[in-house]
Amino acid sequence: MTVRPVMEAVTATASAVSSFVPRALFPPHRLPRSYFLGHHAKTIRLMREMVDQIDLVFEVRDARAPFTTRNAVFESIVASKSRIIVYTKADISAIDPKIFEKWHPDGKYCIVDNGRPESVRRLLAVAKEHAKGRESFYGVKALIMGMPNVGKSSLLNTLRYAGMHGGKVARTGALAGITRAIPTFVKVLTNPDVLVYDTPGVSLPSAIGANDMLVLSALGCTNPALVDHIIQADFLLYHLNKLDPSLYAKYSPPTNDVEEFLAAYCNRMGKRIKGGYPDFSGASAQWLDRWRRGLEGKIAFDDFRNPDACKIWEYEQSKKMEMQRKTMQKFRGT
Ligand SMILES: Nc1nc2c(ncn2[C@@H]2O[C@H](COP(=O)(O)OP(=O)(O)OP(=O)(O)O)[C@@H](O)[C@H]2O)c(=O)[nH]1
Ligand SMILES: [Mg+2]
Repeated sequence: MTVRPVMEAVTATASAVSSFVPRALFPPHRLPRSYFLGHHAKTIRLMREMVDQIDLVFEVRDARAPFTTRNAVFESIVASKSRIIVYTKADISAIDPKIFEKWHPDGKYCIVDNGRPESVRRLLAVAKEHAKGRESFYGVKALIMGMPNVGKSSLLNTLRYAGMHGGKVARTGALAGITRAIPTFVKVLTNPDVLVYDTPGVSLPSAIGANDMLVLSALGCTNPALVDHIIQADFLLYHLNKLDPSLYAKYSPPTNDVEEFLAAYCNRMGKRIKGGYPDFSGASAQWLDRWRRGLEGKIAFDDFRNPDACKIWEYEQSKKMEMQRKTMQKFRGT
């Protein structure tokens, strides 16, 4: 007796998914264009000062948005240094690991899940390799750099655990801006000694495009209060609809209407305010937080299926830099 209605519901949901047409564009909103704070500028200054003492750089990016969490400002600071790109949060990224290989034919990258110490062993092996033939009293010095909240301090803790079963030394947290000061270096391996500096996250000093700002907010790489929660939830809904609307099927059938989705979410999660009305603000904050922490599944932003995406990013970036240079020249009248 109960089988038929269930079957009918399943068929109805399947046909709703197959006939659903996601929005082609995300509506424009007035968004902040910058998240460049005082301690970001100070960190850049300190990095420039200390870069001569550094042997190796671990540049951290979030594996869920490998291009949006790439900061062009680092390119100029550490251009002459040996650098490994570390993609953290691989456990909650929807990107096929093989695609990273295509983006980095030189092999200078590492995909990391900070919950699995074995995933950072290659980084320790690279550091050991650097120690060979060197007679430095201090051992190899490595610098961790990256955008806010991409998992830099977690990486330091994981390296220390993997290298010498050491306990946590760096404070980590789900909000951007947990690390504010460059502490002294931390030993993560002995004989050869490998010393690692963790650094505060640094955002883009230049204006951030609207799409990038929304991606960074969705991942928690900016202050979560910078962009209205409902706009962030709407952007997440828009993005999930492009990927696969069944990713939120446990809350709602496919929809392009964020209020419709949030009403369904409130019903399912029992989120109400006084008078029994749905708590849209609380629901959007909770739903976003669940995605950020990987509790709703794996996700990815950016042009992640494109093997040429890395080259495209670099080309666009060099064009942007050239434009900025020309503008500065005009401004100075040279
Ligand atoms: N699932 C998952 N979560 C991670 C991983 N690495 C870090 N996190 C989580 O991401 C959040 C940010 O980590 P942190 O290590 O504090 O990031 P950070 O880059 O040092 O952040 P700031 O110091 O604020 O710039 C924390 O909640 C971590 O638990 C990972 O590999 N997988
Ligand atoms: Mg940190």
